[in-house]
Amino acid sequence: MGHWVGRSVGALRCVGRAPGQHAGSGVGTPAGQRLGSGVGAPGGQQIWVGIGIGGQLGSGVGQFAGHGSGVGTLDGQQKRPAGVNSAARAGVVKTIGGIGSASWSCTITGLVEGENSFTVTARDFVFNASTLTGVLTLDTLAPALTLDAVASPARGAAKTLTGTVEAGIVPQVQIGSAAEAGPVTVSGTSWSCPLSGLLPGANDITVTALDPAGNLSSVQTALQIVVPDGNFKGTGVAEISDALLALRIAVGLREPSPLEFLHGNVAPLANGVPDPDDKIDIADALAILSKVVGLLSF
Ligand SMILES: [Ca+2]
Ligand SMILES: [Ca+2]
Repeated sequence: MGHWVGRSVGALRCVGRAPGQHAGSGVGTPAGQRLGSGVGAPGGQQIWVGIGIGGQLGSGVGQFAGHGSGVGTLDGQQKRPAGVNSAARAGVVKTIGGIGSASWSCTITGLVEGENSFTVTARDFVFNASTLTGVLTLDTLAPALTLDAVASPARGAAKTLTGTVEAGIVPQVQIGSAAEAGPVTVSGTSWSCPLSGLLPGANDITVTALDPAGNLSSVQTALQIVVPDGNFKGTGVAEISDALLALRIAVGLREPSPLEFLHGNVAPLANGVPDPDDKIDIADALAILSKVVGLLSF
């Protein structure tokens, strides 16, 4: 059995090539044939259909490319000894005469989304028949793919992305920064991917899923990483006004935005490096003030 997978909405063309000459007479064995089976790779399938001596059918490597909608062609090449007439059938009967090798083809129309089974039958002049079956799978649907919401802005150089994907597909994760992603792990229809080396600023993330027919799905998100630097403004350097703002927040006179909270929540410090807790209080105001006057550096 051959199995083609294509994503085109148009003509599906399978080109076959016979494995070689088959000397002898009667019902021959398609010697040298590489029996076709299995599912082809994305972006063009590898299987061919050939007919050997005495109408024997074989299969092997061929081409399958899609373009158009729901129309397909099966082509093959037939090899047979002198005097043998054969008929190949794939949807319609075709009679091939002559000596030596010949080709056959058959256009298949009306392919539907999903699997389309077909049978090719060859008969020789004494009605010995051989049959080859195969499946043409038309897949025009992009695979299901989701990306769970990512908290942004956020602190830290490492995060883990999660989401769902169509079973059997491993999504790819790309980051538009120097950060690294992967490896992607999949369990059923759930996937996850660790991110490391996230740098302050925007980290644009794109997740893609490619099905065997070449249909692509993608989702994007942006992850803004903020370092606790005591600089509420996010630009320039920490100044005395930042220490005062931290103080106002500490005593409840001001509510920080999420971005301000990530910049201003610097304390406590561990070995001189911010190891923030869950609040901005006097310790944060003092740490920022110490940085401004040069007593701390972080
Ligand atoms: Ca699909
Ligand atoms: Ca704090």
